[in-house]
Amino acid sequence: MFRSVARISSALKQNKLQNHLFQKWSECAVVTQTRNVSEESKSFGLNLFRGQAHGEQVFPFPEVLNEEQRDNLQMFADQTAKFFEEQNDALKNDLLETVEPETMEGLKALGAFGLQVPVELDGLGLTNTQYARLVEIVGAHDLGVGIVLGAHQSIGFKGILLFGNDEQKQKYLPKLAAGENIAAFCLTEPASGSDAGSIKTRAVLSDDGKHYILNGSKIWISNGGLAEIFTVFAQTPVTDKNGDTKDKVTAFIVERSYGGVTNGAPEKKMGIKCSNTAEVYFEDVKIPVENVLGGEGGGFKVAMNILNNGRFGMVAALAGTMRYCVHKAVDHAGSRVQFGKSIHTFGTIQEKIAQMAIRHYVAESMAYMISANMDQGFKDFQIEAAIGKIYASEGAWYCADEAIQILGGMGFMRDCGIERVMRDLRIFRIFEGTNDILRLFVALTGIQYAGKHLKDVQKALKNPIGNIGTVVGFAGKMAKRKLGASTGVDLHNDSNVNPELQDAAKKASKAIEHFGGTIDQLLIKYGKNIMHEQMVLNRVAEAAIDIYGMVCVLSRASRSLSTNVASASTESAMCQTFCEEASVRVETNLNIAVSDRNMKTFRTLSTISDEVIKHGGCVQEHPLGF
Ligand code: MYA
Repeated sequence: MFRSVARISSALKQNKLQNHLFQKWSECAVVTQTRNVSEESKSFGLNLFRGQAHGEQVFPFPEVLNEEQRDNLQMFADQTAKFFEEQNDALKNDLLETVEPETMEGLKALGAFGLQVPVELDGLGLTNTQYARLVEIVGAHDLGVGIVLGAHQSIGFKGILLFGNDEQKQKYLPKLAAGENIAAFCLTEPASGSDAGSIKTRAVLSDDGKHYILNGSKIWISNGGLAEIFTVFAQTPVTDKNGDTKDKVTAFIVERSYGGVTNGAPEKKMGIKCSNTAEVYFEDVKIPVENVLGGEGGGFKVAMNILNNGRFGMVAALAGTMRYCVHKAVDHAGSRVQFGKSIHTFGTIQEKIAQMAIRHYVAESMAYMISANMDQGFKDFQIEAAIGKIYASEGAWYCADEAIQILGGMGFMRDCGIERVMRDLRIFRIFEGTNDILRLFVALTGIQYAGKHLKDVQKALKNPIGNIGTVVGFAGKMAKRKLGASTGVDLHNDSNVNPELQDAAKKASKAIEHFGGTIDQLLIKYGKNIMHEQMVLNRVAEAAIDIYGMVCVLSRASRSLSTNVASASTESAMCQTFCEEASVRVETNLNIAVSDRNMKTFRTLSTISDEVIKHGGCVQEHPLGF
């Protein structure tokens, strides 16, 4: 073992290998410098890309509510559940394609429009964890209403909460919290969806320097037809210190009352029908200069941070939806008799119910891990929030689909309720960052972080004697990876992991090491070109999602075992099963990511796609020849 370490260490000092690595790592460092992460982060998700298991964020499972917060939350949660059970009618909202005025008034009375607005500005002042619990209840009952509330506060006025100055907060937040004014987030445009930086809406400073004049249009704006206050992103000419002027995105608070703000008719949608979605047009809108949010030219970061900050709400809401789907499936499976037996006794149904319950357990654990991390003040949670959004939106889709399958024909009927849930759910894999874009975001942000680390090694290699610790440490890691030995990730020895979960933790440790080794390999193999290998990046993201899921449930199930809660043994079983299955998926995905054979398949897939595109559809003749 030590000889291998020495061999690799000396190989690293040889010019050829060194130059190759220098070049590759420099390329990676350059390409990834544009993504915004701390130099040394405490994020579990980011450090995973360095093959490290940073436990600070994830172990033990965080408990962030004090007694008073817990009691208040219990009260709000009971009131919210009662409201949704007794006063809100999700099927009626869906049919009418609107939330009726009395329901809106009831939500306002609950304080549901200002959940996180500070108490002194007339909101409920909830923490992220408290907010998560309430939106989970909303998500279990009516995703359409959830979007009305979420588009308002999760993204509509979140910019004012995060980036607003005191005057802006005092001016806008009280009325927004009361639901007297509704807010909307205006980013997407006809030619600018995932590529948020390419928006065309423009604002230019008036001659007297007192206003910006805003022109442009936005599409698919949730609450677009209801809102009085808009967070609008527009290009503005910004002159840098060298005197060069370039368009950069700036965020503005825009009031409908300024004039020149109009909207289109409500869109006809597949789901979340009761929420209002509309085009919004801005024509020579005069925005006072005081209404810039987060500084001129700082709008892209404002947008990204609002989205990063809002995603955990979606994870929690969808965990609520999954819980609902599990209950619907269980209700039916427990009472339906076929072939002389209750259908829940059949293996086919058991497997479905168990898989639904496991996915829900994972998503719920992610939701409360992320919200707690945000409450604890961790700055980097963007990878985890993106992972949570992907996992929960796909997990909820799976649960709704399997619940309908278990219910059979009954599930297909409108009155059953899940048909609406399934339609409502479809958009969650698309908006707030499509899952496809978020997978690339997870992979590239993580790879950038790993690239920074390799840059330190690169620096050390320029003076290996003076930096012998860094060089030998890195060389040792590479050697161990080559030999298939552990590089020291030992979740299974962490005192926070319950002994009953040792095997599952070993699988997670192995997956983390495999992951770190794969990232190094990819960096060396592709350099900056890794950013163009989306099929590879998707496998990397998939593995990251599974590993984060494993760690979240290991942490949570360990807490449940150590506190001996009634569900501990089922939680332990769900955790172990998830870790078992996820570790197999991780291995498969990581092997695919580096395999030349699979690269050939990826290239063939690109060629097939090119052909299909060239033909404007399917290439082959119909089997009947006409
Ligand atoms: S709203 C519309 C949603 N739209 C999107 O999500 C757009 C998706 N696109 C993007 O996110 C970006 O364009 C991507 C980057 C990621 C593709 N955090 O060169 P870059 C920094 C922090 O990589 P691009 C909706 O759907 C980066 O470091 N910083 O950028 C309604 C760099 O900084 P610097 C970030 O390649 C939903 C700079 O930006 C991030 O152009 C309704 C440029 O980076 C980041 N994430 O694109 C939902 N990304 O220059 C309702 C980049 O300093 C809510 N950067 O190095 C429902 C709530 C649930 C229910 C609640 C019930 C109550």
